[in-house]
Amino acid sequence: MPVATAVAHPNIALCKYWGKRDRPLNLPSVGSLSLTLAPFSTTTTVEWGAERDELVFNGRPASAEEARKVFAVCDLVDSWRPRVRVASDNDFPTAAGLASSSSGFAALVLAATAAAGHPRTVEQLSVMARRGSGSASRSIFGGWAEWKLGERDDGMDSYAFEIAPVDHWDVRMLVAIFDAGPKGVSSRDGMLRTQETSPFYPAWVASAPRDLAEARAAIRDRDLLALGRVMERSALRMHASMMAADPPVLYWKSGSVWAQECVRSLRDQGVPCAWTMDAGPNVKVLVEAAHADVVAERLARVADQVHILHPGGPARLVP
Ligand code: 2P0
Repeated sequence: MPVATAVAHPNIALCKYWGKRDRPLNLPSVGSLSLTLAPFSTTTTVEWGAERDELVFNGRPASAEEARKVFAVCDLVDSWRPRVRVASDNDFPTAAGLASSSSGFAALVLAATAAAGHPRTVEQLSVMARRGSGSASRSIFGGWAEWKLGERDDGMDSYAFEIAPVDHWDVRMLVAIFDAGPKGVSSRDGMLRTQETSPFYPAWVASAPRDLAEARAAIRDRDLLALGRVMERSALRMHASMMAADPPVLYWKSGSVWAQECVRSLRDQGVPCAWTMDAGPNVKVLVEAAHADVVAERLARVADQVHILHPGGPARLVP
């Protein structure tokens, strides 16, 4: 029976994706830009040919909703596919705003296409991963990646590409954890509610192209303060749009604000660093490697746990 295993790293967006212009195809309303991060990873094994479709997620049978999304992506690999068995394990907390779906669907499409004997280009893999979860389009790539908005109705031009390789800039992303449990509102539901009810949503969409242009330039120039201004602006505008939804989508906790204050105070003391937040209360802080320990030590005073991540490579097959 053909079997393949793939490993992928999650990514954290520096310019955020929030909102869809096409729900079935999972096409975004804005372009986004991210950093792929190791050592956190998802390892996924696909057996192409099994008695029944089966998804084992972190050693346990998956929920019906998780299984529906995973097998829908397997259908994209081959609409006449056999039954498949998928086993996927994360070595980090799932569904806590740490982008586990990004590494999950990137590893899935790579393992499934290999097990099926249907290898694809990285652009095709990114399109397929996007159908599973938007942010997964970016985890096909290592280092710094941008997910293109695209123009086509069929979405075939909305995929990610590498804008700078993994060794372009020796940075660290510190993840300050305040709550490792699953979130109350899924990203998918939160996005939908924001785009349907938030009066700030059109302004969020309109602000994204400038953020992307400035972030690309800051990454090219390895300018952390310039990138930090864009990162924090993008995160704040995304969260402002969701806080203005009805009912509001509010992921922040008191610790989220403490961590932001900690970053601002370090910056005032001359340590270049900048924060971002996703669909959860945890705060991620970008810093050059030389300053990582001092920032981690300060964050550890306010957070339950602090993880130090570094730029990670692309999704890859493993023996
Ligand atoms: C991002 N997030 O750019 C943004 C920022 C969370 C906040 O992509 O509906 O799991 O599966 O496409 O990719 C999380 O949402 O959503 C996300 P779907 P996804 O990383």
